[in-house]
Amino acid sequence: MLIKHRKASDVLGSEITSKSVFDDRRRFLKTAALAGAGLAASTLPTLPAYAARTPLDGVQKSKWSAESLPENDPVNSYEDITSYNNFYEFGTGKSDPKENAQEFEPRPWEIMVEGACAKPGKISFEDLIKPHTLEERVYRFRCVEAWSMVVPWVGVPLGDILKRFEPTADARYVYFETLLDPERMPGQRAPVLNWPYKEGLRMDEAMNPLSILAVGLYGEVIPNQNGAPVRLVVPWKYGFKSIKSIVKIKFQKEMPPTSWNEAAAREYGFYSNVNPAVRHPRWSQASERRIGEIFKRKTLMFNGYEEEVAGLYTDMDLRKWF
Ligand SMILES: Nc1nc2c(c(=O)[nH]1)N[C@H]1C(S)=C(S)[C@@H](COP(=O)(O)O)O[C@H]1N2
Ligand SMILES: [Mo]
Repeated sequence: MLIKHRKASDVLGSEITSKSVFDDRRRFLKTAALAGAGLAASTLPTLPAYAARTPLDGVQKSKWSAESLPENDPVNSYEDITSYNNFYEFGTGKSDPKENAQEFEPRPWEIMVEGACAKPGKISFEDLIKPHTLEERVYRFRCVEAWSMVVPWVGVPLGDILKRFEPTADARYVYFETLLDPERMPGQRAPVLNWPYKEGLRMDEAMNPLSILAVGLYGEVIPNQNGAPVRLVVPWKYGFKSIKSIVKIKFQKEMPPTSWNEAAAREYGFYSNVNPAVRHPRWSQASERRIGEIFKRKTLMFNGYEEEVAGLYTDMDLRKWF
């Protein structure tokens, strides 16, 4: 049976998730079976339990819950999502973050919010999960390295959080920064990137309903290797835009610097929208390998979120603004 992709305009009544979508064993087992077929991500040695798996309360289903995805987009397993990571603060190998982030203590945690806004201030992790309804957002996630996953995030719309600080007319962009602490993030002891990790969005991209601050996955507190305690998720852009372990948000007039653009400007632009028609200088972006699958699949424009976000870029040459 084909589940139709729901349009953004079809509003689903919010229902409290009793446990979570992930009891959908049928989908899960299908992925697991394929994963057993000898793929790198799934043959990594299994490490001992690395974090308390704390459930998050009151997570609501949203119109982006698993049911909104077509059946050929099964949710990746917890194991895949938490053992195949990019988080250079904990090493550059895909299995490094799981191994090296176990000791990281992501609480207490605060995000400073500053710049072009009437009410600068801060957000604590507790603020973030209390006065807001946590939503389940099952998104396709596409790394610039041409692999992808489907991840059941738990988060809050970024725009709702940003509005509290009353951004002014000068707030044309939003800048994000990861914690800088080489003691706690051993990867920062090597000059792999210009630390701290930096990212940015245009204000309208940040306010788009798809953009979330994620605090969990699979209905539980987000594991360290996935960006604890709070990370951005912008599903129509390449994975590196989704900055992890955020400590600073700044509204500003100028386009912010970003770590990957600073590292290789020819390869990583500010926008970094998923676009099968625009190659990375060293490889094609036309297809991707879904972790847990054998055959490549075609990459979709804006990672399949064209209906929701194409309007943000109507007057732009996306070859120039890659
Ligand atoms: N601070 C920080 N954020 C980061 C990264 C990083 O190295 N450091 N890697 C990015 C990249 S390249 C990807 S693909 C995603 C990976 O997220 P995941 O490990 O949860 O799949 O995180 C992004 N956010
Ligand atoms: Mo990535």
